[in-house]
Amino acid sequence: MDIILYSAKGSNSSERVEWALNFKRIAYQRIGVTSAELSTTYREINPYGYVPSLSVDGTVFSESMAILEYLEERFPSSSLLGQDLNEKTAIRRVCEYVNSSIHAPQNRTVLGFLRPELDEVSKRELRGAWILRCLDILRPTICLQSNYAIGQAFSLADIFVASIYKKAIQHGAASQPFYEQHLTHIRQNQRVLEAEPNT
Ligand SMILES: N[C@@H](CCC(=O)N[C@@H](CS)C(=O)NCC(=O)O)C(=O)O
Repeated sequence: MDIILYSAKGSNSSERVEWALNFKRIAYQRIGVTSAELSTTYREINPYGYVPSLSVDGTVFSESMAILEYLEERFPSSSLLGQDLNEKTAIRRVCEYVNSSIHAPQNRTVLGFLRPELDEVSKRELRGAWILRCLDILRPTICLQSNYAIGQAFSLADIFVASIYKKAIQHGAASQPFYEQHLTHIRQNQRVLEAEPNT
């Protein structure tokens, strides 16, 4: 099987897919897409102009959540989507909140369109503040049964939460004890730690 992950440096959505591929021990080739390529040649691979995209034997998939659902169905071992329907739905709820409500509004293109007057420093501050504001709302709804975000095991919910938290820190936001503890806990799982991409 020929699997190619199209990714970009610092891409939060790509990190999710890379973490899942590594955790499931799926072999793949990673191709870095530059900023210039995102708006030009890469559009032939993903007309939306976003990373990640995943090519499997020549068929290209895009949108991180759709890719992750595909990986889960195609490679069900080392499941990242929970034990039963209630747990799966809770995991999807967290992923959807992170993907749509937290990540999307602070996306570089979206922010550039909506707030073109802001300089890069102000944009970074705004992105970090937005993520932390939403993570505050998310906090009482996760890690209720264990130190994993949902249920008793590592899942896509942990990947989405940890990745977006790290993004806030990269933007210069202040560290948050609850999310630091979550990161520390999931990294105590050796397989999770080994699978975590270097971003
Ligand atoms: N909903 C998309 C979002 C993808 C996305 O926002 N990707 C960012 C990197 S994390 C990107 O490609 N940004 C390029 C740009 O804004 O020009 C997904 O989940 O895959």
